[in-house]
Amino acid sequence: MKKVSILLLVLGAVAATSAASAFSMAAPAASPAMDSADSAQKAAAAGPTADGEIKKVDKDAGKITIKHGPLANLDMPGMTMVFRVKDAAMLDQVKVGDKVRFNVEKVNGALTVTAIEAGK
Ligand SMILES: [Cu+2]
Repeated sequence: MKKVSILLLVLGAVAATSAASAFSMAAPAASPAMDSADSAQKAAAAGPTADGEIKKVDKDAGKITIKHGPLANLDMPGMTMVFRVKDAAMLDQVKVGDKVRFNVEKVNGALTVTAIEAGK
């Protein structure tokens, strides 16, 4: 007889606990929805991340040819290619043969160097 009443007590406690957690589940959780745009901004602020070597500087066209390493943000392997530059003054900061670190982003559909600095 005693065993049965203990079992009922335990079952009753489990049922009460389940009911309590069902209520707390209904409380709205904080939304992480705004996180992804924010972290993209932080990555851009960390400085140029891609390695490259200047192959050609075309000031008339506002373009630069860079032999670059993998560009993770564009899912692009290393290659030599032409980029636009965000600011024409960037073309005065580098010359053919320079090793650089730079960032590329798609601006209005065109791959554009948005930051560049001398590498080591
Ligand atoms: Cu490329």
